[in-house]
Amino acid sequence: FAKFNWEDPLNLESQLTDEEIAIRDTARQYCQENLLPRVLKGWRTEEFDHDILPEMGKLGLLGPTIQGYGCAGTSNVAYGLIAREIERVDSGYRSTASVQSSLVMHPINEFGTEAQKEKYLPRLAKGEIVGAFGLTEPNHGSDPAGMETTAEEVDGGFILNGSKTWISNAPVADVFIVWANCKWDNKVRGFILDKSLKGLSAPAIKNKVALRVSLTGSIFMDSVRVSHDALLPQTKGLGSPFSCLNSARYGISWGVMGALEDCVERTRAYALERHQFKRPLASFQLVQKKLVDAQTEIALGLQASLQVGRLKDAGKVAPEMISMVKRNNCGKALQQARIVLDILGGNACADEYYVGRHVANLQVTNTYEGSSGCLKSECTTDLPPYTGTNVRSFLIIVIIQCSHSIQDIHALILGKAMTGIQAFY
Ligand code: TGC
Ligand code: FAD
Repeated sequence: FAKFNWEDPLNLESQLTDEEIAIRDTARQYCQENLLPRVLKGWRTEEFDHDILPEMGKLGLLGPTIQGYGCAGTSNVAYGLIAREIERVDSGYRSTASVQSSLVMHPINEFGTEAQKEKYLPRLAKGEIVGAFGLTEPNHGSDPAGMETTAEEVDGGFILNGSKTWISNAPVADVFIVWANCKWDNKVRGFILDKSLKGLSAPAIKNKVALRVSLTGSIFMDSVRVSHDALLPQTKGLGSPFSCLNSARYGISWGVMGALEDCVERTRAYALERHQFKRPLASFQLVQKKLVDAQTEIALGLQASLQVGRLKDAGKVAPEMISMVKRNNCGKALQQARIVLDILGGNACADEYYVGRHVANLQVTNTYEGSSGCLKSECTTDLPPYTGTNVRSFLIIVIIQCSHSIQDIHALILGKAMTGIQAFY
């Protein structure tokens, strides 16, 4: 028999190329040595660290799958491995990076003119400028088809009106990919807007109870006038923003497994060190079961993401496959992180034990990019009373939400694929 390695139970390592391992190791070293020491301060102050994207850019971690324009041209599996390493530290840092790569660089590369690519991609790849992606609106989140933002063609260009909300990176973005309903043919198209445009503002949404190291904001467009070269000419219809979501959702499926790996590593170490009843916590069967359940979900979730990544690289991926791994891995990560959090006892409350922060973040990863409820009713155990608006209380909301949630956009996408009946409306 081969020797069992609990840290890599199904030998993922043997399925990666040498290049993917090298990229993963570079990302891991950077994240552990440079991001981890900053995460607590970022979480407590909710301040954006402007050095991080340029640092990632220097290592080729931004828009890595794009060929040319200063990008690394890696496999989709390598992209997933990068997301996993960043989110091992914090989902917010992964959000910042995946919006830049999948939701800003990807649409410019996929739908832009050569001039737009030359103008924006090299600077985005270096992290010199920050990007944001505006699809969600105050009245249209799960249902972007109803968007109210409009673009009207006028002499010399377009005028955009409308608002977007809950937009990652918006308050610090230099460039916005904004989706609008075009008045002349009622089709959704993408526009590249620079932050200096008159009538455009992007205030922050402050005091979040999760994803605090990633800035989030609104985008307000009050008769924003742009020339024709702001239009992403190959965009036509909702399929265009959804194709960007495919890339981001795929990355999130890897990322959340990294966050759960960190939860397991930390709670395992704690359980070995902490003694009760004259024995280490790790010697109790119930504690071992929690760790084993979580590690099993990580091993299975990573295999699923790897398979989807390989199919993506081979041009054989279907969006429903991405919905499946996004839904499964986000749901399992939240559920299992919540369970291993219990191992910390009272210390679960303290942000310097890190796991509570991951649990709060993982609630959001289940919400954005197609919302999804937690997968099992077991999450309802040991409900403490709601006590206020601190992070512990937020975790309680998460737990309650886990038990009652029937909402699940990705379940409906897969349900439609299985039955042929769409159940959204
Ligand atoms: P539906 O009629 O199903 O589709 C409209 C058109 O789009 C095409 N399409 C896709 N194309 C490519 N990839 C996909 N995944 C696609 N899904 C659909 C479809 O074929 C159709 O094309 P055509 O040519 O026939 O017109 O659309 P619907 O209005 O019924 O909506 C369906 C639903 C609910 C699945 C969809 O609207 C949805 O996914 N809603 C969730 C919204 C969402 O995920 N928003 C995310 C916002 S961005 C974000 O959260 C970033 S957070 C990032 C971070 O910080 O990390
Ligand atoms: P709603 O659509 O109002 O849904 C509320 C609940 O109802 C959910 O549980 C949902 O599952 C359920 N529901 C809705 N429709 C159905 C149905 N047909 N059947 C069953 N249940 C249903 N958006 C961007 O465009 N760009 C970004 O960069 C971005 N970043 C974000 C960052 C953060 C921190 C957060 C919190 C959100 C971000 N979002 C972003 C927005 C995110 O994509 C939306 O919050 C998400 O799509 C859900 O939309 P909503 O909040 O309007 O919820």
